[in-house]
Amino acid sequence: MKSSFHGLRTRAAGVLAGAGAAFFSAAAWAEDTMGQPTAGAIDLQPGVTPLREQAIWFHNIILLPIITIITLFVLALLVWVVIRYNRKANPVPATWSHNTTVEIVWTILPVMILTVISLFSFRLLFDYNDMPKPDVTIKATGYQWYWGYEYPDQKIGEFVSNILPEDKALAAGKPYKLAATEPLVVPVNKVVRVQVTGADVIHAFAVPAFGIITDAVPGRLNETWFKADRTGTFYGSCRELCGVDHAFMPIEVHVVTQAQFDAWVASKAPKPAPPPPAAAGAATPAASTPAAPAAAPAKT
Ligand SMILES: [Cu+2]
Repeated sequence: MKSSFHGLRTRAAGVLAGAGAAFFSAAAWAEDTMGQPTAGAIDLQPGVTPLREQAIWFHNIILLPIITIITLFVLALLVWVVIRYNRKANPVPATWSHNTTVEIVWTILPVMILTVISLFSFRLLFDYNDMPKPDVTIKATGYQWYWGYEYPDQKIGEFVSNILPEDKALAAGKPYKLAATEPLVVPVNKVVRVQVTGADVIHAFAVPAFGIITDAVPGRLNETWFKADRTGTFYGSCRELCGVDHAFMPIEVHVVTQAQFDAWVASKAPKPAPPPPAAAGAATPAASTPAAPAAAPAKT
């Protein structure tokens, strides 16, 4: 008996150690593939913005313990009632139907629980709402079924971002259905305002690592913001059922240094217009410079 118990204990310890190792290796793996979902992982996708970290804290430290305690408490009550007050154990039921003390407790207690939740919840909502002065503004438009991005302050007109085909995604070592043909590029540690709208039906712009999800509604301009605190590639997707290709309109965001962002803006900015044809044959030969390659962002 003793030895079998010992064996059981050893096995249990082995299982626990294995589970622990699996958990930590999963955590390490999650760290490696920041910004995208990971196979076999539990918990929320790690965040790279202060608000996302705050939201994860709110979920893991406030909501999860409360819901766990309530669930266990209700389960214990159910078990107690089933065992103690079944027909055999309690053949003659009591006839009273009110208990003032119990009724006051089950009214006051939920109010207190909801008040505690609301304190943290409202703080988070206000923080999401109070956008600091934005450094970069992006306009994201949802189409059936791709995204259009525009950088009004950088004079970058709308360009199209489609899903990256499976063979190209595999070749590039990127996750298929999350990788896009044209990523959004934003500078690290800068406040990025995202204005979101829809061109045809309702879509939603969501990037889990930034903790943002905003509806893209035709005729409305919604707004959200994020401030990524590290460089890297982060993925999101449309989060509003918008038609047959809803699952095929991913969002890929590259968070880069300010210098890399400036270089990207320079590469995207419209080239200076070639001189008008009439000037080409004019007296000044300098005017007949070769035409700059036409900026053709139209990719579908
Ligand atoms: Cu959509």
